[in-house]
Amino acid sequence: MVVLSQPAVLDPLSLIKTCKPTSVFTGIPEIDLTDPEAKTLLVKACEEFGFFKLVNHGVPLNFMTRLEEQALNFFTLSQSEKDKVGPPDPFGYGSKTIGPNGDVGWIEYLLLNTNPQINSHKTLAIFRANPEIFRSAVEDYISAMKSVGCEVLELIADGLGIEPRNVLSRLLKDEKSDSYFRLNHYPPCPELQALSGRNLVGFGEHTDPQIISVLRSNTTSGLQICLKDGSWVAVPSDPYSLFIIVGDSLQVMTNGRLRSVKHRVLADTKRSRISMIYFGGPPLSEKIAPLASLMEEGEESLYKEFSWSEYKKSAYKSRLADYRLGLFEKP
Ligand code: GA4
Repeated sequence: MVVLSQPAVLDPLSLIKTCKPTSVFTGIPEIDLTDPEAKTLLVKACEEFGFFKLVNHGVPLNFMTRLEEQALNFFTLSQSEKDKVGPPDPFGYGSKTIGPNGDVGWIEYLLLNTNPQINSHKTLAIFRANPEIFRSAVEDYISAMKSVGCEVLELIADGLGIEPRNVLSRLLKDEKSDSYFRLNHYPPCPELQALSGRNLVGFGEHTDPQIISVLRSNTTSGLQICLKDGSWVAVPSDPYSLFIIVGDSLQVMTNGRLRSVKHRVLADTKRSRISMIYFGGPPLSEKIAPLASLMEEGEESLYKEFSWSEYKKSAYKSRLADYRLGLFEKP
């Protein structure tokens, strides 16, 4: 008989990647939603970074902290309570695993579809086990983020000089819009000797497949974005502001003019990070293609034709860090 000297159990810590924290970047574009120049500045930021910080967005701090408190209450429940609403399929509670293809991170999360009918079973279970105030905080928050997302998309249409100004926002407003919402908790990561000056990766590098994402975090930093030159920079946290992330679909709809930004999150060694993200997506049947009103004469699409449902199917077959748009680019 063969006797194994080591139990055949993989330590999850050994699978999670580590990363050296990078210097804080002071060059993140900051856009005031009430600035008359916002439409121009916003397009410029999306072309250059695919990312910006939105201030004066009109969502009061206590509205955001109300959900943050509820999220913390949920993440403080016992592991067995939380596991009752997992594993994510893709909706529900997940811990350390991200997506169905072996990605892992120092994170636990709740992932929901914003259309309650789609994930009603899991969602109901999540909220049944928690006070009613959690459900209403999530619903109110999603609806506020959807409004902000739509306002930003309308300004983007204005800034690009395309009409009607709801060409993009109508996709999020559609009752069949396939939008997601995610509450992430990155617990403090252990200071393992072997990590010497490195942090555990909470959420590995990726781009968001949707049109636009609206992110808010507590005061713990950790988010990093990849600049055009390939360097990674740390985004200083700001719990009062919202951060806007251009997704793959918006890159395609603008024929590459706006870029979907690669980003990742490092866990902090001392403090918990809580982030909440609304991912604005189109209806499943929507064709994702460059907007006709944006194309110059003779300009050709850089991408093959595909629907959001096809793109999502392909995304869920990929690993987090894969370049998902590659499969849809014209040769
Ligand atoms: C990245 C953006 C969103 O968080 C998300 C993620 C999704 C998941 O966690 O279920 C994915 C990831 C995200 C892209 C590739 C696939 C799908 C995990 C994964 C490996 C909810 C989304 O829409 O795409």
